[in-house]
Amino acid sequence: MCVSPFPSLAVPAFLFSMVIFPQLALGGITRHYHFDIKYENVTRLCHTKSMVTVNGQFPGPRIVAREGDRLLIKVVNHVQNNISIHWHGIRQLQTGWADGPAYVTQCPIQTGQSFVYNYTIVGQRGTLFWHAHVSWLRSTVYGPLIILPKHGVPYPFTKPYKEVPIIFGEWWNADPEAVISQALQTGGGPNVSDAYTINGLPGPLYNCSAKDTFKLKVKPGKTYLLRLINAALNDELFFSIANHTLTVVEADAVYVKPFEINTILITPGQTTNVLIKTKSHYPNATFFVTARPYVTGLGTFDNSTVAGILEYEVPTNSLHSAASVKKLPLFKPILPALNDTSFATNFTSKLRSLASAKFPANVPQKVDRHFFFTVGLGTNPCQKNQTCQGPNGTMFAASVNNISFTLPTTALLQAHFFGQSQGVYSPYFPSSPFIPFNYTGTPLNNTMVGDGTELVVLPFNTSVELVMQDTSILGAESHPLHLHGFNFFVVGQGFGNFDPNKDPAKFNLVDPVERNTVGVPSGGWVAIRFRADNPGVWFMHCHLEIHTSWGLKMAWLVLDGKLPNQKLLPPPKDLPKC
Ligand SMILES: *[C@@H]1O[C@H](CO)[C@@H](O)[C@H](O)[C@H]1NC(C)=O
Ligand SMILES: *[C@@H]1O[C@H](CO)[C@@H](O)[C@H](O)[C@H]1NC(C)=O
Ligand SMILES: *[C@@H]1O[C@H](CO)[C@@H](O)[C@H](O)[C@H]1NC(C)=O
Ligand SMILES: *[C@@H]1O[C@H](CO)[C@@H](O)[C@H](O)[C@H]1NC(C)=O
Ligand SMILES: *[C@@H]1O[C@H](CO)[C@@H](O)[C@H](O)[C@H]1NC(C)=O
Ligand SMILES: *[C@@H]1O[C@H](CO)[C@@H](O)[C@H](O)[C@H]1NC(C)=O
Ligand SMILES: *[C@@H]1O[C@H](CO)[C@@H](O)[C@H](O)[C@H]1NC(C)=O
Ligand SMILES: *[C@@H]1O[C@H](CO)[C@@H](O)[C@H](O)[C@H]1NC(C)=O
Ligand SMILES: *[C@@H]1O[C@H](CO)[C@@H](O)[C@H](O)[C@H]1NC(C)=O
Ligand SMILES: *[C@@H]1O[C@H](CO)[C@@H](O)[C@H](O)[C@H]1NC(C)=O
Ligand SMILES: *[C@@H]1O[C@H](CO)[C@@H](O)[C@H](O)[C@H]1NC(C)=O
Ligand SMILES: *[C@@H]1O[C@H](CO)[C@@H](O)[C@H](O)[C@H]1NC(C)=O
Ligand SMILES: [Cu+2]
Repeated sequence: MCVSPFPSLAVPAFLFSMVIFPQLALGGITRHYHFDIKYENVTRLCHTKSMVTVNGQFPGPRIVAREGDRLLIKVVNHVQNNISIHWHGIRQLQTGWADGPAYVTQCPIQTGQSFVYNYTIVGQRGTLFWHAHVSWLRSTVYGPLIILPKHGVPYPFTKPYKEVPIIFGEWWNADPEAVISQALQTGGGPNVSDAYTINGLPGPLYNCSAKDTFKLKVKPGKTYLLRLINAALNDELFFSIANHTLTVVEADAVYVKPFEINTILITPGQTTNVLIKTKSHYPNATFFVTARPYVTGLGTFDNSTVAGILEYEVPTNSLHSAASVKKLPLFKPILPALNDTSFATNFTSKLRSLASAKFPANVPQKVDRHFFFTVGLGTNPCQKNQTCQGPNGTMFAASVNNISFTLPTTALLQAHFFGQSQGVYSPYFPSSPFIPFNYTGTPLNNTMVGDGTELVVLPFNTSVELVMQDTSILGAESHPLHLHGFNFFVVGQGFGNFDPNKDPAKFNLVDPVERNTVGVPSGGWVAIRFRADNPGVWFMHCHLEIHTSWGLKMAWLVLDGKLPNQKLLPPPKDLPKC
């Protein structure tokens, strides 16, 4: 029997033309990919720049696999920058060496070196992505990572006619490495991006960009699965399609109870699958597919809009010609205001786990360890005998429990595994702030952060509850926190200060959404639970890259369990050295 390998992914052929699809009929096989990290000249908005890419492609190649497969991805570095690749949302059970964040689970792959990422996809299926995890290289080094269900296992929703990955990015005319390097030197905010992109294309609302427009070509009366990925560096995005309702079916590669909505919110680091049902008849119209930011902070930001076009294929033997498509009326969606926090709250409250027999929500009901972390911005003193460009002449910083995390010069996981943690990290990351204050009240006078490399150490299988509290120091702001190595359940959220006496009573321990990246609400808190059943060192950080650069990051060290399958495997032989 000839099994249709994969509902074809309707992406413009030129975008991913280098990808050779492996056999997708089976699950539990080994799939090989080769990533050459190399320069490529890319032109957008009439600016040509030489940028770091995978295989010369922008966005990078799509990885498509099935649940149960092993992936072997050989990454060869041909550029001057150090590189490492993170497989965002992959649990990496026992294979923490393949997780990718530089100086956390591995030393970077240096110029001329290579490393084979080797891991199995266990118990996961859905849309994820991969991206560089060193400095700001992920601005150009990213691509979809699509995990199909095991062969013969259907989706728990209408089988789509086609599947389309839609990956959002951010484009700078300048070199993003120069942008972050300048910001860290001056202490000020970074220059904002010049455009947002859909599958690498800014679209017609920017100067000199109409030819670089993403087109979603559809047939009437069909269901399409859009695999949305936010790979932008610093901006949460609202996304909508004119005159087409979105049915949300999955978040961060976990199925959710389906619900209909016109606009979704997607933070950097999040993925969302939505179904659209096309109109039953050729509509004689085209429709904008747009995204623009949701912003809560005080700083400047890129407030522009990326647009693609949803086009109905001209029916054959009709009066319409391809030329007349251009003259059709174009409908535009209305996106929420840039600061519409009530929309954001309303949207996130709709996300619920399926919590079915096939897809249960295994929410930890009993908690072994409680943690309370503040997240937010702060300052460091100006290093030079000068005025810096951060608040009041200081340098911008960011912290968790007032500790601005400093990356070591070797990898944390290696230091742990070989018992060489001394001088590399401290195991005493505080479980709550040293000095409690009114986190969302009048901002503190003292905005200075402390610096350090501190980890939380957890015995294997610890059940963890973590409340993350935004602070109003330098302005309340939504922070999308991403945890490596785990999915967590979002059991509660609210505004103001978390109340440990009253708020837990309202937690949803039945069908909370399960994901790997969650927005800590601006001026509020979010509570998550997870089971520390994955040995290794797991990074947790804001997925707004500038906040990570400023120190809004920390790491969890999960110790080995007693059984053989509860232990971190030894490092691969080709693991890069510092
Ligand atoms: C990019 O363009 C420059 C200037 O035209 C050229 O020297 C260089 O070889 C190009 N690089 C690549 C990878 O094509
Ligand atoms: C990948 O990892 C598995 C399990 O540790 C190992 O058996 C296999 O040899 C590795 N493959 C390569 C190419 O390193
Ligand atoms: C699209 O939506 C607008 C606003 O609701 C409506 O006026 C218009 O008729 C719709 N067009 C089509 C083709 O559905
Ligand atoms: C589209 O245009 C064709 C021919 O102009 C017409 O027959 C058809 O009814 C129109 N369809 C709609 C939905 O307006
Ligand atoms: C975006 O920001 C620019 C510069 O601050 C401003 O002039 C413009 O009105 C803003 N546009 C929108 C849509 O808010
Ligand atoms: C959102 O922005 C609008 C216009 O810039 C402003 O009037 C409004 O007060 C802002 N709302 C919030 C909640 O900050
Ligand atoms: C929440 O969203 C629903 C539709 O998705 C809408 O009907 C309702 O008015 C919204 N509520 C608020 C408070 O915005
Ligand atoms: C820099 O330091 C020198 C010597 O310590 C001092 O004389 C000078 O005034 C300082 N400059 C500024 C701008 O503070
Ligand atoms: C600005 O910084 C100076 C020197 O660090 C400090 O004395 C002053 O209180 C600060 N002012 C504000 C408004 O933070
Ligand atoms: C915190 O500050 C806010 C705003 O000033 C105030 O409304 C609230 O009562 C304060 N909370 C506590 C616990 O002091
Ligand atoms: C903030 O600083 C000012 C001046 O240094 C001082 O008068 C005030 O008491 C301080 N406020 C707090 C909350 O510490
Ligand atoms: C690359 O990484 C090595 C090892 O950590 C480091 O010594 C070197 O300075 C880095 N090079 C660059 C260009 O960042
Ligand atoms: Cu942040």
